[in-house]
Order: sequence, then C-alpha cells, then structure tokens
Amino acid sequence: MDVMLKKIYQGVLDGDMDKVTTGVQAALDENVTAEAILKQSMMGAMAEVGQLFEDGEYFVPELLVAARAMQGGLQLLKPFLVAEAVEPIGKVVTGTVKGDLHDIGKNLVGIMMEGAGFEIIDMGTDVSPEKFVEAVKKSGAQVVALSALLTTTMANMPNTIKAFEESGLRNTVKIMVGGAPVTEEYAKKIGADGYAPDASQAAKVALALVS
Ligand code: B1M
Repeated sequence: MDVMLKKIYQGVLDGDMDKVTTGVQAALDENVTAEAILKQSMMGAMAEVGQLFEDGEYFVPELLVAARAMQGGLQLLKPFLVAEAVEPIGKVVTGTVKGDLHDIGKNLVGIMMEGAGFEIIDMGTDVSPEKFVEAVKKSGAQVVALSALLTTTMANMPNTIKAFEESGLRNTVKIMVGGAPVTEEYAKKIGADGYAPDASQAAKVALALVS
C-alpha cells in the first residue's frame, strides 16, 4: 500500500496526471480506501507543492499541473466518497469567492456534501456576490458554502453576506465559510452561520444548519 500511495504522492508533486490516475486506480483495485488515498497521499502532496512554491522552488505553472493531476485523481475517488442518497435533503450553492481561482478544496467540500445527501449547485470560481444571490434565488438553496484560499480574497466573504442582506434573502439562507486562511473567529466576526476547517466537517456543519 505504501508504494502505491507514494506513487500517487509523487504524481501530484510532478504534476503527472497519468501517474496519479493509474496510481489511484491501482490503489482502489487493492481495496485501499478513498479516504486513505486522499488523506495519506494526495493532500500531503498538495501541501508540499504549496511549501515548494513558498520556498521559490515551484512557480505558478507547477501549481497548475499539480492541481490538474490532483483533480484527475479526485474524479476517480468521487464515486467512493459519495454515498447513494435517494432524496436530496437540501440544496447547497457552492463557490469560490470573487477574485479567487482555487477550486480543489471547494470541489472536495461539494463531494462530501453530496455524500451527505445534498444537491450541489456549483458556481465555480471567481464568483461575485451578485452571482451567489442569483443562484439562491433561482435554486431556492438553503445553504451557501463560500470558499477562499487567499488572504486577499477573504474580504469577499463579508461582501457576499452583505449582498444577501441587501437582497432581502439573508434570513432564508444559511451561509457557511471555509478555506485555508479562514478561521472560526473570522467566520463569527463577519456574521457567517457556520465554519468548517475541512471538507468532511463542512458536510456535518451543513447538515446541522438545515436540521
Ligand atoms: Co495558489 N496559493 N495562488 N494556486 N495555491 C496558495 C493558496 C498559497 C497558500 C501558496 C503559498 O504561498 N504557500 C498562496 C496564498 C497565500 C495567501 O493568500 N496567504 C497562493 C498564491 C499566493 C497564489 C497566487 C497569488 C500565485 C501567483 O499568481 N503569484 C495565485 C492566485 C490566483 C487567484 O486565485 N486569483 C495562485 C494560483 C494558484 C493556481 C491557479 C496555480 C493553483 C490552483 C488551481 C486550482 O485550484 N484549480 C494554486 C494552488 C494549487 C495552490 C496550493 C499549492 C494548493 C491549494 C489546494 O488545492 N490545496 C496552495 C498552497 C496550499 O494550500 N498549501 C496555494 C488542497 C485542498 C484540498 O486544500 O483548498 O485548503 P484547500 O481546502 C481544504 C480546506 O481549506 C477546506 O477543506 C479542504 C480540505 O478538506 N475548505 C473548506 C476549503 N474550502 C472550504 C469551504 C468550507 C469549509 C472548508 O465551507 C464552505
């Protein structure tokens, strides 16, 4: 198992999608759990990619190919992370806030929420406050899940909450926030209804918000 997980880890580090997808498939075939592949290999590799970037050894192109390789692996893991849910228990609008292009964490949050029985309306990245409001108006979603990975884009979380207040929809929807620079304290400060540090806890928080 260790050899397979190391291969996947190295694949993400090298931005080698083929290595990652064949490694993930081989691990799944050997009954390694999707959770183990994700937590013991892919997430650690992405953290190292971030460190190499900080140290000036990796640049944006390396980040991009690593992200692409990780998304390829995630696609294979998705069916194993998502349990069959007959009737959706609610709708969640997900998205990365305006100015922010990071979507791996947001996608993982969506996958875990889908696994918990929610229908996901994924708005993608760089989503303006107005687009979030529009998506809730259209879908009647009960929860909005905002993701931010940059300290500079976090400010678009309170801006989005403000847009919901101005639209008159704030009382009909629960807004939760998360992403690497976001803390519970920050979530409280900006008036969010919920915060989670990772994707599996995000699904639990969403469940608590609609119950
Ligand atoms: Co960017 N980047 N990046 N990047 N990037 C970071 C975030 C950074 C920490 C790297 C570093 O310096 N060490 C740094 C941010 C510094 C800061 O603001 N403090 C950074 C920077 C600086 C930048 C650029 C400015 C670089 C440049 O252009 N000079 C630029 C900005 C572009 C923009 O957004 N406008 C940029 C660009 C990019 C790429 C596009 C090349 C690429 C993203 C590709 C993509 O996502 N499709 C990229 C990547 C890959 C990273 C790192 C290496 C990896 C991010 C990732 O996917 N992690 C990242 C370094 C790092 O994180 N160590 C970095 C894996 C993912 C599973 O974790 O997203 O944290 P994460 O999600 C977690 C939790 O945060 C949580 O759950 C997930 C795990 O379960 N979570 C939630 C996330 N959303 C949630 C929502 C919730 C609850 C939990 O509720 C709603």
